Amino acid sequence: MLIKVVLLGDAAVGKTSLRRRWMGEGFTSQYITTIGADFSIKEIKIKINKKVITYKYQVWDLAGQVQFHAVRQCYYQGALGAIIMYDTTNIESVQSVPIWINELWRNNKLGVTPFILIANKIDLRNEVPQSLRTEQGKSYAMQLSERTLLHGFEIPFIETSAKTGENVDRAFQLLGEMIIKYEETVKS
Ligand code: G3D
Ligand code: MG
Repeated sequence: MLIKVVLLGDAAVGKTSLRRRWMGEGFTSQYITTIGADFSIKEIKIKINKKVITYKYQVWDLAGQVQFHAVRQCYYQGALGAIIMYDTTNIESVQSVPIWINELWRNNKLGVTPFILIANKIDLRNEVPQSLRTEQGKSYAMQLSERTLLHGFEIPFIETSAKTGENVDRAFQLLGEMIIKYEETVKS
């Protein structure tokens, strides 16, 4: 089974860096010129009911310069899940999170789409004193979950550094598990 996921969040929060970090050195990606999007595929093993199943994970990422409104239909088409990401050192990027949720749910023809919330660049916390703290991110995710619980899922919150690699694998794993659970329980 192929799992398509999309990366969302304001410019420069670290989407491309996160994807590259997760894919590792020498990963291949395909650039689709007409959409201005890149995607890369990696296998992922997910344990469900004590059985380990291998899935193909297809991670979509927009190239920086595209006019998003022109391509969003293609970008979202068939996405089973998303990563919505902010930069812990940038308050404005947090304020955009609800906009990205609306954007995802409105434009994906599959409708409500599960996602995880990622706070990236945690390696910069010591340097940037006004960075959002872990508790703030957690409570924000809980607050947003009031809306998604109606649709059968809570929003997992995870803090990453695409620079050091901290929690990057965990984030993709978590999203994969969430999608499979959602597909098997809520949708069926
Ligand atoms: P985007 O794809 O969301 O637009 P990018 O973001 O992945 O292009 O990252 C934007 C900038 O943030 C890049 O810096 C990148 O190196 C940096 N960055 C991404 N993730 C992290 C992180 O976890 N920690 C730190 N310290 N920096 C990060 P440049 O300078 O290349 O523009
Ligand atoms: Mg990018």
